[in-house]
Amino acid sequence: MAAVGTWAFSLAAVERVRRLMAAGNGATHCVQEAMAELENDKETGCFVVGRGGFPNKAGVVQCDAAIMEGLPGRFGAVAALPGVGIPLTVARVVMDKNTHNMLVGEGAAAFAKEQGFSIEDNNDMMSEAGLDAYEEFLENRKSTSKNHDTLGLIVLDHLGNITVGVSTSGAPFKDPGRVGDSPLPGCGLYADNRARAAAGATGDGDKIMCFCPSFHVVQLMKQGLSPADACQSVIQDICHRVGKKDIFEIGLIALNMKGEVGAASTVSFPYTFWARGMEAAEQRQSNPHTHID
Ligand code: SD4
Repeated sequence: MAAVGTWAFSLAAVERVRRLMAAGNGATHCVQEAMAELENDKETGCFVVGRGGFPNKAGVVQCDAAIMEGLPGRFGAVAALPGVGIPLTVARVVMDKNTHNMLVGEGAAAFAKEQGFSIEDNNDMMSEAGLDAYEEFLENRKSTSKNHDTLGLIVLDHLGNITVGVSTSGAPFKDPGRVGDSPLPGCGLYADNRARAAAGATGDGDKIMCFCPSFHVVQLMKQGLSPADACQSVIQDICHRVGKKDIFEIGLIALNMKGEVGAASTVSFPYTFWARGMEAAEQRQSNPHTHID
């Protein structure tokens, strides 16, 4: 049993997973519950995910979220979804109940409504801090925020099932309808029970989606690399391909069936971790990859 999450604000989610695990819950349920709590809290972190996330250029909070189980074919996603404070839960319902795997925009909202989610007014999705940041954006026409806005969570349960979830309000002040890497399989997330591995990504989604890094990490783990070596190798490969001056922000997390964790990044990247035997979840740090040839 183990869990790993992106950025420092995931500590509460990983800690919640620890408690849900102790009560006998499986990986997917843990991912959904723990993420919903953070997503739905306007004040968690600053402009993070779901409710209280960054709005787009038109002032509307539109969220991307996805979930993938390690079992073949078990994936669900929503993108550019307005009005729902817990988009990851909608993605889970897409996985469980819809014949399609990804729904976007108004179609995703219509499906969520049909499934009993209330579609809320945009004012209820915005936090005070998000509104201030948006007003500042309107004045300067550029984002000055340094906050991060993707929650990625990988959970391994007592039965050896591994599930990864990702949720984000996306790039701050993005174009309406923009979709990032987070809900795209292989880019923002990937899980494979047979490879005994799962991975998740965060950072500049417009760049990340060109490299399928989560899929790449899992393939390397399938070939025998540790989570840490697999993440490092993928970051190294990306840095090598794009060259020093075009390096972009990316952080990767990975977990294997032994409960071993790994992370690598091009920026200073805090992540959080818990595994059976540890009393509480703890924060760890990935330092930026610097060796670029
Ligand atoms: C996106 N990858 O939509 C997300 C944003 C992110 O920390 O991860 N920010 O591009």
